[in-house]
Amino acid sequence: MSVKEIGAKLQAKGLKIGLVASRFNEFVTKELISGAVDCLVRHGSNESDITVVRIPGANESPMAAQIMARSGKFDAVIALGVVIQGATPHAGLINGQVSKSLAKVALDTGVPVINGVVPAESLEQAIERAGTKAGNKGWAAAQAAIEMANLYKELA
Ligand code: INI
Repeated sequence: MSVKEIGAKLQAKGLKIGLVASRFNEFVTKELISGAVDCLVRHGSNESDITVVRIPGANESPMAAQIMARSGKFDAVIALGVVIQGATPHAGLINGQVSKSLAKVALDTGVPVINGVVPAESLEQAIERAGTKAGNKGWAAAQAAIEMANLYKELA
């Protein structure tokens, strides 16, 4: 085949990465932050190229992500948080607005914004996605950020 395929490297050296991490459900979110930093460093990042911005809850992540993406200081921004379903529909509303708004920030700014917010039905399900049975969503989000940051450079 002679098709031209463009694919990006999984090399994080020199990439400036911003993490927007919620304080809500800190017990789980801190594991997502560790997973994301571990992934970035294993792929060649220097810790000095990683900035973690703390916010109250996932609802605020698009706001912080927008300022970071607009600043020109980051090759990718990753939103990390955990939204656990409670007795009210609050969690569903947060998840819906967060994923749409993060995608909008990415499209409006031209900077990849990766959604690493875990939507969970229970604390147990959240823990499963934060470094136990179902992997670590922070790690996976960081891997996507590396690939997208490099892809944007390839396509520029
Ligand atoms: N924020 C979260 O990050 N996770 C949650 O599970 C959550 N719940 O369930 O309420 C949550 N709420 C706070 C919200 O993100 C905002 O910080 C708050 O509403 C102020 O705007």
